[in-house]
Amino acid sequence: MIIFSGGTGTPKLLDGLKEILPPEELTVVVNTAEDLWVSGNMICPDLDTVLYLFSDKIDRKKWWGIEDDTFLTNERMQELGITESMKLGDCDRATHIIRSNFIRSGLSLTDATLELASIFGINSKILPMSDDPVSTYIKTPERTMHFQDFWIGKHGEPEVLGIDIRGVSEASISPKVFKALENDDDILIGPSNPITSIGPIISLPGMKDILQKKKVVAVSPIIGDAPVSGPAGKLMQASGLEVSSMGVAEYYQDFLDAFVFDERDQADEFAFEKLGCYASRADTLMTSTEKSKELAEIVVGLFDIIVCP
Ligand code: GDP
Ligand code: FO1
Repeated sequence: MIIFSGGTGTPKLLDGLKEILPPEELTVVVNTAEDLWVSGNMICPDLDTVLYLFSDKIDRKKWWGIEDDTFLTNERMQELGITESMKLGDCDRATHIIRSNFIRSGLSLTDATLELASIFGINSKILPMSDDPVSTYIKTPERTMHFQDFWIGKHGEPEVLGIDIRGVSEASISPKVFKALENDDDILIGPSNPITSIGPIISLPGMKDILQKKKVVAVSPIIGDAPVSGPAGKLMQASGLEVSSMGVAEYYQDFLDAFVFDERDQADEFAFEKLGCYASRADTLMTSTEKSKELAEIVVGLFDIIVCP
């Protein structure tokens, strides 16, 4: 199975999937459009969360960074008058240094990530969506800013006038992602932000054509009229989508074969099936590994019900 992932909702589902499927059967294609360089090192928040999830290091309270990390370097820099745009933990920073050294020595982001996964003892395949630079910018009344400036620097507060995924139309699906897609028909779009996490992956040239020939199951990141966490609501609204599971399903409808929406939603299965996909109601709120596992079992079962187009 190939899973398209951002850095919070889908990793929670991966937490369950890795309990029920052998690690070598999981290939995770990860968003890189929130990546940026901080203090000389390349930070890949979504890749890191997936790496930390599989190596059992993730801070499960925040769903980013390493559990029980310290922030001595970041604090010392602050004392010296340097405020980093992201608060980097000391152990987390080691990951960024290792990755950046690989990249400085000429490795692609894909190969640097595979090296890191090997160092962490991970047997699932974790692949950046592309080796080309793609960066999400948010247009606000004050100025257009990098996604991380909007989310961390401005606490996601400014009005959003538009979203620009810079570089995506010139970027290529990485060769290893392309090969994985040739060899596997089961694609899971996890409950990640449709605009800033899944949006960049499905906007890579050629990706939607590939998805139309695959079994695609998606899980909604929206419960009722709001995301479980993060800025998805604001960004969906700014993209002209209804902030609901229906808005998510409509966004994916060109290639969607099955959709999992939350049992708390008002809409019923028939409303989603009008879009031409199979729909399944479930408890999608993942507050523990056990709950993630229950949802993962439902998702895996759907691949047996739907047929490859
Ligand atoms: P990001 O890279 O940190 O933005 O992470 P993602 O895009 O992977 O995840 C953010 C999305 O995950 C948000 O839209 C949330 O609504 C969704 N999310 C987080 N936790 C859960 C959960 O337990 N259940 C569901 N259904 N969605 C979740
Ligand atoms: N999120 C924050 O809200 N504040 C931070 O200082 C912060 C630092 C950080 C460092 C490394 C990393 O991998 C992630 C980090 N995040 C931080 C999370 C990150 O901004 C995001 O939640 C995602 O990029 C949104 O998808």
